This record gives sequence, C-alpha cells and structure tokens, in this order.
Amino acid sequence: MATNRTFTMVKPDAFGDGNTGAITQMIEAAGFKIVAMKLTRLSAEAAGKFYKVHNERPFYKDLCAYMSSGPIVAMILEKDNAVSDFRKLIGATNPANAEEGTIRKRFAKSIEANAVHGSDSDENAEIEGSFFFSGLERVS
Ligand code: IDP
Repeated sequence: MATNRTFTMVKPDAFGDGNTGAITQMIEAAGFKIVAMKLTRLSAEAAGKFYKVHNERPFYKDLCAYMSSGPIVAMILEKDNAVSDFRKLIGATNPANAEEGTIRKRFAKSIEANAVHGSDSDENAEIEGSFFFSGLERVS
C-alpha cells in the first residue's frame, strides 16, 4: 500500500540558479506539505552513499561530483500517494522527455543537472528521508 511520504532534493544547479523558491512553490501548489527541510552540502563521499544503487552506472562518478558541487535543499513531503504523485510533478529524468508543467521541464538543464530528486518507491523514500533527517527534525 502506498504511504503518504516522499523525499526530494533541490539539486545544486537549481539551488545555484536561485530556483529553490519557485520549485518549493510548485511543490506546495501541487498539494504537498513540507514536514522536514534542510539546506546542506553533500561531500562526494556522502553523495556516493546516497546514490550507491547507481555505482555500476557509467555516470556514477560524474553524478557524485555534480551532487557535491554546491548546496542542496532536502525535504520530506507528505501527500496521499506522495511517491507517484511527486514523480509526475517532477517529470522524466531527461528534461528533453519531461512533460510541460513539470519541474524538470521548467528548471532542468540536462539529464544530470535535472533540478530535483524524487524517491522512486515508498521504501526508498523512508531510507532517503532518514539519510538526512532525524525524527526530531520532522514535524507531524
Ligand atoms: P531519477 O532521478 O529520475 O529517479 P535515476 O535513473 O534514478 O533518475 O538517476 C539518478 C540521477 O542520476 C538522475 O536524476 C540524474 O541526475 C543522474 N542521471 C541519470 N541518468 C543519467 C545519464 O544517463 N547521464 C548522466 N546522469 C544521469
């Protein structure tokens, strides 16, 4: 059964371009409630841990360098069917394939620098949220 929580990051390109506010506005306008939020910067090692599922992929090293290249904003979001509704809101991994009205269509620069992360399953949403936030940092 779908849970009501997902995890997102505003990635370094979008944060650096000053798009955090506009992206957060789209997230809230789509009915997601922010229950945890943090501005931080990943080390290359921490990015490697976060994306370890991709460590066999050819883009892994570049992805870790990119994700540690500047600050990110991490958030836990709540909404019914949060994971699948948020994947729809962000659009396809490659912005060239993202639909109009999606966050990636509007803000992503490339398949790598694609503005936002969105968990791909309820299980990963919990793992990824716990990577950044303790229980005390989440509001109920
Ligand atoms: P997702 O973020 O849409 O779930 P994943 O396949 O899980 O996409 O990939 C994780 C991240 O790795 C992407 O958001 C993107 O930043 C990067 N990435 C994915 N595919 C490529 C690629 O072919 N080249 C470079 N970077 C990629």
